[in-house]
Amino acid sequence: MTSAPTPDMTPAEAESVYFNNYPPPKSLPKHEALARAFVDYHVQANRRLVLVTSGGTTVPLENQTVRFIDNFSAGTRGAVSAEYFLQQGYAVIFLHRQFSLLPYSRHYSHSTNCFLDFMDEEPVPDVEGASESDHRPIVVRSEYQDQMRDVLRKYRYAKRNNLLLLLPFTTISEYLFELRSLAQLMRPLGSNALFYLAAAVSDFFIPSDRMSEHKIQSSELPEHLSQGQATDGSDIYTGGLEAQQPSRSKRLVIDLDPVPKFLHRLVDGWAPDGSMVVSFKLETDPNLLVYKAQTALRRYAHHLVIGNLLTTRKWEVVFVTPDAPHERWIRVPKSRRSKSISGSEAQVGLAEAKRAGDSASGETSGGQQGEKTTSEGVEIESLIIPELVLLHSNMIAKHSPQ
Ligand code: 9Z3
Repeated sequence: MTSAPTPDMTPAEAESVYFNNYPPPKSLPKHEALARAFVDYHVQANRRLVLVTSGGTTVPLENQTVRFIDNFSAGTRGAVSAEYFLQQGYAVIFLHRQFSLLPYSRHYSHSTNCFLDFMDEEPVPDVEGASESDHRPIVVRSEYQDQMRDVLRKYRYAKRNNLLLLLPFTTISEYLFELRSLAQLMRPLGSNALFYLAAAVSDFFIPSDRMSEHKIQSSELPEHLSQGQATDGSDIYTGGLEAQQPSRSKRLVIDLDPVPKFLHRLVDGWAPDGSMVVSFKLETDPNLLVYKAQTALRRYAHHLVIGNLLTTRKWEVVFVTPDAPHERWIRVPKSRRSKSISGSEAQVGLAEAKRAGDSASGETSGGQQGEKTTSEGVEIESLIIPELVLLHSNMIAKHSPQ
């Protein structure tokens, strides 16, 4: 039996082929139980609930995985967005790549914001007789007190009120299993459910029947040890010794299949009737961004595609919708942009200009109410989320009985 969906299959057939060929993640039953209780709690409260997906998915090269393919996503978009959804009164299921950025703790985690840099030992009191002790309390440095208090209060509020459920995944297959289950469990929410798919999902994977069980070997093994070490046939991993190569090392050739597009199934099967589905489209070529976002919207018939370019994603995004105005840019005003090492400000406006055939309308949007100023500038999610909440409100109004 084939383990990879083929292009001629219907989305439903592709779904059963894919999910029948992978074991569900070990943590799925536990996550389902947590999610069921969480959804139930917020259905009772008639609260809106958003599923935020965040971070990159891995593509393992071996069943007993030593090596895998990954992508750049740190989970910033997802973690920051989750905070603004909570601020807007939503409950949040945060389906994230394990060890990527998390709402609230992202302010003090990873190497760029190491929590140790925010702390100090309490100074020795400036009084006579005071001596250096080995047990001085640890305190937050005075310059960070206000910001940390603010973050801590919001974090505590979310925890105390059971507003944030954190569920981790690592591989593409774990992500897909979790997404399917969560969407189905969210059905009782009806139009109060929102899907915000910011995770950077792999487009390619190795189907299970071509996956090596053990670590792929980089050199030839003697005959009696090579059984079962590599996949059958040389489809993915070819490594024939080439005559001119003096070393005994192999070349690794990886042959990946496309990951079936499950957005169809999410919109048309898994997600609750009346719910809102928002996907992201990431491109690097400004010429392609709007076209690709429009194509995705047409293909999956959902409600909103948020397009972003790798180099400008912290300063501008485009909302592509089925209804007018069809294409709307949201930008952080120039004077309030954080300076990102990885970004390229010169590219802001390019994707819009390429479509319009002239210069972009530029720095018009952004900077309205709801935004938040930090020493690093305005976070674009503070502009995205309120806009999205308005669109969601409109959808809910359309679905509620007159
Ligand atoms: C995005 O486009 C996100 O905004 C980013 C955020 C991944 C760029 P960071 O985590 O980056 O803040 O560093 N996510 C969606 C990318 C994606 O895989 N989309 C799929 C596609 O383009 C459709 S769901 O085909």
